[in-house]
Amino acid sequence: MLGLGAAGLVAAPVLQRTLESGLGAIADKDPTGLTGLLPNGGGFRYYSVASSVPTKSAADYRLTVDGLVDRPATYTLDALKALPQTRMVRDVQCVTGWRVPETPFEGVRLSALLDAAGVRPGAKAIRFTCFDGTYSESLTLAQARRADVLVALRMQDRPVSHSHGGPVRLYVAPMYFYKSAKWLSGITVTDSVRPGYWEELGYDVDAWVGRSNGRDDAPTT
Ligand SMILES: Nc1nc2c(c(=O)[nH]1)N[C@H]1C(S)=C(S)[C@@H](COP(=O)(O)O)O[C@H]1N2
Ligand SMILES: [Mo]
Repeated sequence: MLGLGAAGLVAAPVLQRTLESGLGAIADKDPTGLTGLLPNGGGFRYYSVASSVPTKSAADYRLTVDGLVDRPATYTLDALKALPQTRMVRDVQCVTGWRVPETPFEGVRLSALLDAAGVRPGAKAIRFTCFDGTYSESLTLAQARRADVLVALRMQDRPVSHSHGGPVRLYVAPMYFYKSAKWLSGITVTDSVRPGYWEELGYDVDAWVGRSNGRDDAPTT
C-alpha cells in the first residue's frame, strides 16, 4: 500500500508538467477546465476539472443505476460488455470550437440500462456522477432515451483510455462534448433536472450542437 501511494505521488506532478508545458496557449484561452492536446489523441484535447483522477481497472470499475427505479443495479465492466453494443460514427464538437470529425464510439444504449432498471412514473431526468469526485451532468428523461446516447466502452475503436474518461464515459452524440461525462460512475433517475458542473457556470443544459450556447447554425447530423 505504501509503495503504491508513493508511486502515485511521484507520477501526478509529471503528468501535470507535461500538460502545462506544450499547452499553455490552449489552457489560457479555454474556460472549460484543465486542457491539453493528447499525444496520439487524433485532435482530441484532454479535459478534467479535477486535478487528479483515480485510475479504475476493469476489475474495480463499477457503474450504479439508482434513484426513481424499481430495480437499482450495479454493473461491472464485464457486465456492461455482455450487453448489446451499439457503434456510432459522428463528429465530436466541443463548445469552445474544436471539433474532431467522424469519431467512432461504441457501448450500451443508456435507454437499455434505464429499461433494465424500470424507471418509475414521475421520473423526469437523469443525473450523472463521475469517479473524479467533481464532475456531473444531466439529461431530461426524453433526451436520455434517445438512441444516440451511449454509455461508451470504446472510442476511436479501442477501449476508452483513462485520459478520455475510461473505462466508461457517457456519449451524448447530438450535444456539445461537455455533456459526455468522463469517468462515469453513477446514473441516478430523478424528478427534475439538476444542472451539471458547467451548467452551474452558465453553459446550456440543453446543449444541442448548433442550437444552444448562443449558436444558431444548422445542427450537424
Ligand atoms: N468528468 C469529466 N467529464 C468531462 C469533462 C471534465 O472535465 N470532467 N470535460 C468535458 C468537456 S468540456 C469536454 S470537451 C470533453 C473532453 O473529452 P476528452 O478529454 O476525451 O477530449 O469531456 C467532457 N466531459
Ligand atoms: Mo468542452
